[in-house]
Amino acid sequence: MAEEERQHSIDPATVEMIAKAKADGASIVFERADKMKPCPIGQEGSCCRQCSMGPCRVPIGKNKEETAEEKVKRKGVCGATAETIAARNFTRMIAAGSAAHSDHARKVVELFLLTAEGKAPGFSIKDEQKLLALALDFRVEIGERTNEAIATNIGKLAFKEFGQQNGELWLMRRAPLKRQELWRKLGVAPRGIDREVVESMHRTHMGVDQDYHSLLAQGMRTALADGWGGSMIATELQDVMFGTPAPVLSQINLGVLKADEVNIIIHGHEPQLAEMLAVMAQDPELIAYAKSKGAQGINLAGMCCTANEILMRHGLPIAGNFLQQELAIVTGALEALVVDVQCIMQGIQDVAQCYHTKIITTDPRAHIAGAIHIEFDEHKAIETAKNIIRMAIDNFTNRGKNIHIPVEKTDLIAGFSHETINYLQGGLFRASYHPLNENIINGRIRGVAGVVGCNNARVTHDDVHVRLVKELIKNDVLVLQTGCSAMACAKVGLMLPEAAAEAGPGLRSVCEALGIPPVLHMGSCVDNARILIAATAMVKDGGLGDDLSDLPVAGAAPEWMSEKALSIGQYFVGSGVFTVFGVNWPTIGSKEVTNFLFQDYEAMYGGMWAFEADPIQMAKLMIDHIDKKRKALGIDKARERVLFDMDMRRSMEAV
Ligand code: BF8
Ligand code: SF4
Repeated sequence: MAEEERQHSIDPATVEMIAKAKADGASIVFERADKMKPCPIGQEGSCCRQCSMGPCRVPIGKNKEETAEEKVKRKGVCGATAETIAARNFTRMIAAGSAAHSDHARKVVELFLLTAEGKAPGFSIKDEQKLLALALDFRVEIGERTNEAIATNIGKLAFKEFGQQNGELWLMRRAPLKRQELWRKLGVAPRGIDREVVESMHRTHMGVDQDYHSLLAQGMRTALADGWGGSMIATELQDVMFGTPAPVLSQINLGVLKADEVNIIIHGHEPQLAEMLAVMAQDPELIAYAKSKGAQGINLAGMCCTANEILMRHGLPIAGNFLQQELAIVTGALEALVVDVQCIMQGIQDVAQCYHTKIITTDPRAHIAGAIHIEFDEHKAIETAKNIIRMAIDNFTNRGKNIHIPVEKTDLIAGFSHETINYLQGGLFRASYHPLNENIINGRIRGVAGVVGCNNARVTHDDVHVRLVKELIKNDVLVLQTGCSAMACAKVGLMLPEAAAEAGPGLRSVCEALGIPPVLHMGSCVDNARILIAATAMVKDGGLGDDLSDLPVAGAAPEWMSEKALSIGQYFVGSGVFTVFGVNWPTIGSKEVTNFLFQDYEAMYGGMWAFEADPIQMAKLMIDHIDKKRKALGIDKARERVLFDMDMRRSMEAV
């Protein structure tokens, strides 16, 4: 199929807005992706630009079977091999991803401390239970002390995790003991978050670490510092400050924008400002101000992971995922696109020039040339939020005539934190993972899959996520989701209890008994830490082995694009989970490195990487792995029995 004819998205709202953008002469990501082919050398990890004797290109070329002689010739000017170059690139990507999640966490800790000290008006400790649970994890004394005093201690200890030079991260001790021992044995137990990121940058500098084994070990240590460090700290402290998510009904897609209201979208990753905007959008004074400008009210929606954060805790609607950010502007009905950090395309500024939308950057670390910058100051959060909303209201009267909001919006249920899943299975006093484990052992649920990650303009938007997840649930695999992947599936209705009808008979019966969808929304990308906690709870409940790698689980990021996704994948693999990525694979340039990640890792970590672009094949790989684990646990027989029962029941019905 010619590039310009390819299907850009399976989502009708997206398709409609792509056409509008074209008619309006706005340049958007889909069009740019069609015009710019990815560099094949960079894509396979074979380009090194670590020094100015290069960039050096050592592509494997079209003929992937090379002779030893040819392989020897594939070297950079300094003699760096294709293996070193691929492993260096991979490790650097992990370091960037780990840094992004962890710098997010650092900001959260800062606000957490200010809140505990009463220096952040408008913020408070919302979840006392979670605070006390964290106090136990961090071994902070509880006694008769106030929540604020306990929070101050926790905040200071969390801060230390970043700058710690030796020892181990506190939260990695939440992992099963066997896993912790393995990390120690392999020398990948993270010492301090910043140290691991810095060391990765050092070791990948020209002329330092030049053995892919040790480079990738450092990559692993850096990724684990994300999953069991930065991301986990962000999730946990956000829960304490903003509330631990519980099931909540909301809506998703561009149709959540309203023709007669002031539309504001908050886009990015950090929920601090978004939390305050959510409160201030209800402010009667501001609503009256909006009405004075001819609007019926203020409509706040989210995009990307900031959206997931405020959806999970407040049920605020989501306007769309990563590839829809420019399209929200194209509706012509968006007064302000307020952004914080990560996954914000610079293209939004250009698109905004064709419409009336104001792009407002709010974080000192993320400016966009030409955008308005209103810096979020934690000490004056209420004021900042009010200023932004006022600016959006003032912009309402600048709307042009060229407005079209797609009708598509889908209901979804979100809010499945680890705590919620625990509670749903046994109530407040008998909360446990026992029913889940039981249903896995008896075979009603075949296994659990985490399907997460981005959109990528190189593949049909949302398509790979949706086809993969549908295939998994059809095969009785319960799916846990975060990030843009969750949004893709929510848009097609998979996050409603009714979607159980699309699940296999076993999973369907469990979902119907509990009243839950077969696909559970667990939050933003830092909330992948919730999946680690849930998996650990499954191990601790018993019956499914004594390490995460024993569980019949698998992970996937079918449309990944960001470096954060690689860091997440690597920490899942290091935690013992088989993880498949779609789109393309960034170490293809070195067969040895790729084999090491795809095969040797299994013996080392019990989890390994795989690459597969086709969603049905991807599902097959995951299900095969799940079945392999079931067999090793000796529970494959139970599953056969259940299937036999189903067959019998069907044949009975046929009579
Ligand atoms: O952190 S899934 S496109 S929005 S990187 Fe970005 Fe990818 Fe979306 Fe969230 Ni995660
Ligand atoms: Fe080339 Fe070596 Fe410099 Fe990389 S570090 S650009 S391979 S000379």
